[in-house]
Amino acid sequence: MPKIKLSYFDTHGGRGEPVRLAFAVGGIAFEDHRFTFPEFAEVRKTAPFGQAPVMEVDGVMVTQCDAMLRYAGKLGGLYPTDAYQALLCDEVSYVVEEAAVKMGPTFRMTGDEQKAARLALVNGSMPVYLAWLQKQLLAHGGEYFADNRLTVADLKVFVDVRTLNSGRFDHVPTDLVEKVAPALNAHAKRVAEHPAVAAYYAKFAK
Ligand SMILES: N[C@@H](CCC(=O)N[C@@H](CS)C(=O)NCC(=O)O)C(=O)O
Repeated sequence: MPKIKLSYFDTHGGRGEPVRLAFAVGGIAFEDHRFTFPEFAEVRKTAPFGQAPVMEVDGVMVTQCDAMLRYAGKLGGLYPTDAYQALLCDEVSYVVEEAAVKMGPTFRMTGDEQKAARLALVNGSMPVYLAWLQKQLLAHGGEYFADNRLTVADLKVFVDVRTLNSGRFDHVPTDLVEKVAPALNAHAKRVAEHPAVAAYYAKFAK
């Protein structure tokens, strides 16, 4: 097994968390390098695009969270071997990522500018993405997004939905998911109750 080091913010959300979760759920040993926002200044000096997450595999640094997620899924048995199921899995991850890309610039805003930008997303693209994810989930049986089992797509959506519900994003109503796509909340509850997911988060409970 390669020596893996994943570096990302010390938070239960964001682009690095689904990757950490996939390694943990898949039983793949990795160095879990977490840093604070002030420490990010140092990390970004060596990150190829000045962004996180970054991952080192046997000392080689790689970027792009969804590539890392797929890699973690392949190592840990959480990524479909069937090409069509893998396509469904990837599609879901890219949709979550596309929504994150739209949210990204709002983190560099404050006050009224941030409020207006976030409300534009809440009333614009976010319900579209959420409704699509719900439709996709229901079209594949309602329990999992692909392969009739837990895959990295479920982990990606789970982290996103939990963050949206948490109130951590100012101006994003905590009942947005429940109003637009309640099946995603039921899905998130199911993922949270998966024994390996519950065991992972139990480590952080004080
Ligand atoms: N395409 C990259 C995007 C990475 C990214 O934007 N990361 C954010 C944190 S979640 C970041 O480092 N933002 C700081 C910046 O872009 O300056 C990926 O998929 O990993």
